[in-house]
Amino acid sequence: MHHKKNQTLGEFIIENQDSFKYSSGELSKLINAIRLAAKVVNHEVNKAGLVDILGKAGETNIQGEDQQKLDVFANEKFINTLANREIVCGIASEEEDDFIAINSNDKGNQNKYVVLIDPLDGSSNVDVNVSVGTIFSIYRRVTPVGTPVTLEDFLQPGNQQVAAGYVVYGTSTMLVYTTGDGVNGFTLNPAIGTFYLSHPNMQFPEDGTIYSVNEGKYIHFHQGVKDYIKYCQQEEGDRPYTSRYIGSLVSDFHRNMIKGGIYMYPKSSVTQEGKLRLLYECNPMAFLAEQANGIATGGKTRIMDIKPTELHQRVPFFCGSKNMVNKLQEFLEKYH
Ligand code: AHM
Ligand code: MG
Repeated sequence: MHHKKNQTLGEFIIENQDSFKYSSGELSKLINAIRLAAKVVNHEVNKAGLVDILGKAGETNIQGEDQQKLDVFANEKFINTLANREIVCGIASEEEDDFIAINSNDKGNQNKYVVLIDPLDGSSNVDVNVSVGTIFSIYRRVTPVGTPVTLEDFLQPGNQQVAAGYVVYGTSTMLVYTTGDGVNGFTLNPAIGTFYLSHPNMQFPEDGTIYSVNEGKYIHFHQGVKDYIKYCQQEEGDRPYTSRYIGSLVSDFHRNMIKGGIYMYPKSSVTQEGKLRLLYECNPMAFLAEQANGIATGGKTRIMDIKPTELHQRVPFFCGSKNMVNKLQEFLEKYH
């Protein structure tokens, strides 16, 4: 892979397209659609603090325009941008109950890809000026090209992903993605609207000292998770570890990938479910994690080997630096 720092995302796509095992033009179209929507959503997210001046969601602003909630806005922008690129035959979004078929009545439709997206993850953080993100996951359809897209095209295990990534709307806005050949991060220069390669070949450090979990729910966790959290807090060697939890998966993941850490969203003894969605959140993050020398597991099974049964399926999610996730797994296994 060629890495030149300060290369633009556009240049990077062209120079590295041979490493994509399918058509290079297809990959460019997909990533271009995502980077374009990311810029539009970034612009809107950055204005979120002006809500009292520009008008709240559900209200009409002084220019007479209806204001939308940011997650609805992001959902529409990503869907419209992807749908217009003659590359995607279907889109599933965390914001929509059902998947959306694109031009399915057009017999000449040669579009081969399905995209699954969480358009604005962690959106409860917008009101308090904390980072949010977009997460995306891309597959080749499994049903024949030219026929209507089906649920089967979306319910593929994560190990079939051809690309995945996220946008983090943070102190800087970044686009981080993989096509199965490592993970690269691009930072937006908002003045000119260009993404630059700022973080080539991102890797989770093998070890880390950060654990990220909503500890308020401790009482509902599996005993193995509880024991691991206690282990993180013990005074021994490089422990106690540091606890860091933003409540925005993208930001928590991004920090842990750079600094070394583990993210945990276990199932709850009350609901018997995790919170995070396998298709929109866990699979894309798992693909990135593994491409960056990390691990993502549901506890017993590798996240990307889970065969999905429904679009909005939730799974427990443990992800991060190898040695940390392996240690957690030792604790989980004690109670199997
Ligand atoms: P959302 O898709 O409704 O925004 O929820 C997903 C978010 C993740 O970004 C974050 O890691 C998690 O929910 C936080 O949940 P909790 O508040 O239960 O800790
Ligand atoms: Mg979400």
